[in-house]
Amino acid sequence: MTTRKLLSLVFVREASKILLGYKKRGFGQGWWNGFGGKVEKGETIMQGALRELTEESGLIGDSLEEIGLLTFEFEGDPVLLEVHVFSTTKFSGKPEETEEMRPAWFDIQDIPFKKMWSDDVLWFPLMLKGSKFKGYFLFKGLHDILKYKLDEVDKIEY
Ligand code: 8OG
Repeated sequence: MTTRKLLSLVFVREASKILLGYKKRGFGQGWWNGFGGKVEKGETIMQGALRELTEESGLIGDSLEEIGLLTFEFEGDPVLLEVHVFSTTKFSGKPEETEEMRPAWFDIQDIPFKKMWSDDVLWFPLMLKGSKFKGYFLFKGLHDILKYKLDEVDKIEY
């Protein structure tokens, strides 16, 4: 039976820069990503997103906007990952290294796609131009995308 796991993923933006974190452990270790993780029982997806942002980057986010919904299936695994993607330009605090992530600002011309999940190069352009998007990716292992579907949408509905 297929089950779904809810996750958040938060991107902090400034004019032509984006804050990414180098994941030091766990799922996606060794890659750069936004900040996020599992939504816990009793919290909304938004609350989970804000909590993870603070836990992993030290920043307190404000006015997160939900910009994307990405579903990941891994061949042979009945658990679908449903990743809710958020973006904000409003935050307080200073990025700091945590047990899980080492944050750094990247120019949007200089995003390290070779050291990121392989689907990111497909949907980041939509995020960077300010579109909302919905995607589905079927992975074989952690690197290979067997098939995918990606659409720009007017609003995120589930
Ligand atoms: O709690 P944990 O660190 O395991 O959460 C995983 C994080 O990684 C969560 O923020 C969702 C995010 N994530 C995936 N798959 C992908 C992906 O293919 N691309 C990006 N950019 N993030 C992903 O789980």
